[in-house]
Amino acid sequence: MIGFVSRAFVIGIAGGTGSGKTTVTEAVINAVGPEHVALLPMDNYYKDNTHLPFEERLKQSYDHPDAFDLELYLTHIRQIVAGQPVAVPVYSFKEYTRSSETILVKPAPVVVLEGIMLLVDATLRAEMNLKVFVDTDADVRFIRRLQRDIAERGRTVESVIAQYLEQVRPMHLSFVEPSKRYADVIIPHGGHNQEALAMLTARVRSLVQDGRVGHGGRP
Ligand code: UZR
Ligand code: MG
Repeated sequence: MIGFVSRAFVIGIAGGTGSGKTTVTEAVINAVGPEHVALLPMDNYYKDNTHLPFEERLKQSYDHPDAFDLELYLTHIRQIVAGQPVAVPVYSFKEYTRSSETILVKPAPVVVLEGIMLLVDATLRAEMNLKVFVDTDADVRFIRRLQRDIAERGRTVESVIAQYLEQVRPMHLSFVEPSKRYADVIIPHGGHNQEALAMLTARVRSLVQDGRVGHGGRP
């Protein structure tokens, strides 16, 4: 093991809006301990639309792969895997744009990526050691989305319904659903599937406890 430093283990957690991606992510973080996880949510990497007036920002499509700053996301993933801290952008769903602050995320043996479009791009997929897709029925996802966007993202019932029918649903069918084929593991029924969560968290915990992953950069 002279000079050998083990590489971080990169997990991608994808799935439609309201599928329970964040719940699965939190289960992984709790299982191994937050100090062992670096979290880079893809939601933080929506493009910066600060140069556009608010009315224009509302009209943009946010359910297309082009809505993301993929270049910055890839740079940050590679940086954190190489053992360097990254300044993760903060996105405001109320303002529909990036805010001026950033969050400093330190390298860790487990890197978790989370997002609806995570498995769509081949370059992004190539960065992951384990690809998970959280698969939840559309009616359940819509109900969750409605509740969350009203409670946390400053939306009205009418605006959530209109956005869902006009953008979220068609783009889910075009991009998110077909990307499921690239997953190593599919978790049905979302974040409340205790058996699937137990299997996933046991796997990640054993990698960390056995010292098979590290954060000193690529070997
Ligand atoms: P999750 N989204 C917005 O509604 N506004 C933005 O400024 C940026 C993103 C939505 C995006 C997608 N929607 O469905 C959802 N559209 O955020 C993804 N249209 O977030 O996976 O947390 O549901
Ligand atoms: Mg979420």
